[in-house]
Amino acid sequence: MKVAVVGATGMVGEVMLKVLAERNFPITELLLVASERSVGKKLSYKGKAYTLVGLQTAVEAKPEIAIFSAGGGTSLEWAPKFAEVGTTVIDNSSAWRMDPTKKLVVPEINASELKTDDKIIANPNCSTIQLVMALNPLHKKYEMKRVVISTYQSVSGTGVKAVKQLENEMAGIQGEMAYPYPINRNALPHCDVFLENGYTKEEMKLAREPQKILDDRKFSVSATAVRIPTAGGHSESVNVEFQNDFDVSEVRKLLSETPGITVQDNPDTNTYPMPIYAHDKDDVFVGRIRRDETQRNTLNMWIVSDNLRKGAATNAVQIAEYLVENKLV
Ligand code: A2P
Ligand code: 11C
Repeated sequence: MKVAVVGATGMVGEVMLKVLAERNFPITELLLVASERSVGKKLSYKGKAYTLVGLQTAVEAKPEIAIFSAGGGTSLEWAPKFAEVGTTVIDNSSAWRMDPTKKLVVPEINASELKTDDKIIANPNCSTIQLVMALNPLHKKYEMKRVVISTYQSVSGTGVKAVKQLENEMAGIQGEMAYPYPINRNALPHCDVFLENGYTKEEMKLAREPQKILDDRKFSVSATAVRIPTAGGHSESVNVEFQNDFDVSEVRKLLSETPGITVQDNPDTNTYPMPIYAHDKDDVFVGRIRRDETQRNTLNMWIVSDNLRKGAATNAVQIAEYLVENKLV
């Protein structure tokens, strides 16, 4: 496969290259793409140095697959240009996710919807991916009515500038701010921009993307997204009301049998998921599984995953693998 990685120098791009190498993705030619600022600089992949190229050069090379993580604006402008020359684009930005003509894919859930003429495929938001990974098997069995979620999101979700802000604050250095307030020793109920309805864009991604991925508009999601001073992964406190009753041990069994999920749940041994241990892992970790004693058919759980891995790079590479394995590119 001739593959382009667009945004190769970014936080997700870097993990993308790591994941492609680890999983031995079948690459015959690799194009590493960044902004004009970086063109000509070198980046290494599997020990070999590659010169960064610009988007026009990459389009002209007509790669079979282009994995984009270079921001929504770049995707909106350039993904169609790649699609036009026959490239299948897997896009990690929010640009195409809610476009009814584009598929929003978590491979374990809905990759089977993909067809050869899907030339722009959207990768969901990081906090959505880990949520739906845990909800999907439960929804199939017990049918969800309503989900209430509060997130505890890593600064790496915002990007390099935010990671630097946290590091600077921890070291007592005055530097550039990615957030309107200090993040160290703080919690900001503010991920992405505020919208007219008083919710943030991140909260609305959590409300809308799961319905599209699970292909069901009958359940609703109410979200509060919070940024906290962690770097390794996003955590989520999730309350789910089902139509049908469940057995907690059956829920635990169902989740542990789901590919891509690891259950870490034993109060006797203080076993539960945490972002520092989820860091650099591909799985979604679920724990604190318990019945909500205040409401019928309702479950509480805690979901943690590395937002740059399953939340971004790994999910995108899994989509690419599915395309190759099923001869869709
Ligand atoms: P560059 O390093 O040249 O700025 P992050 O999300 O971590 O900030 O990374 C964004 C990624 O997207 C980087 O690789 C960045 O390249 C790339 N990028 C940003 N703007 C453009 C653009 N206009 N064209 C191509 N790549 C871009
Ligand atoms: C965050 N979820 O942690 C974001 C990062 O829509 O792909 C990814 C933004 C997106 O702030």
